[in-house]
Amino acid sequence: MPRPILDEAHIHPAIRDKIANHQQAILDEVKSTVEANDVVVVGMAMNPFPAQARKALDDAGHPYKYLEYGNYLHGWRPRTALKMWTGWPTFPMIFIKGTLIGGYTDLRALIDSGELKKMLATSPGSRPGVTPRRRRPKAT
Ligand SMILES: N[C@@H](CCC(=O)N[C@@H](CS)C(=O)NCC(=O)O)C(=O)O
Repeated sequence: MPRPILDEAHIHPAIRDKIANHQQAILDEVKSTVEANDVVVVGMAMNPFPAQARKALDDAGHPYKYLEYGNYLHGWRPRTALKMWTGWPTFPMIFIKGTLIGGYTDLRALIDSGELKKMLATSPGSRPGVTPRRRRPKAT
């Protein structure tokens, strides 16, 4: 799934580091939380959709980790870095076993279809969409 991002060749060398290091702290926090938790909801205050996602998970009995960054009045810079990283344009951003599944509407669909249960029932450490690396056979 290629998505359009500006090629490095078209970015002036003087600003490449600035782009590469932009808002690393929030990206690191989200990445490590997603790594450590099967269900992660990344949201913001005041926005009704993260609250709906959390309620849907509570009602379905799925524990989750919630990260909240700012609200409509502040915190837009770090949130923009998350949008640029995932490509997902709104909050919440919901991760199931390391995979971004979208927002509340998408979560609702997975719960209603029974797919969320299946995703969570896969063996610990297995991540949908990620092909495990095979060990090379030993040379004889
Ligand atoms: N269909 C999405 C809708 C989410 C949505 O529209 N979120 C808006 C809230 S009004 C948002 O994130 N706005 C703040 C922003 O874009 O930074 C979902 O179900 O999660």
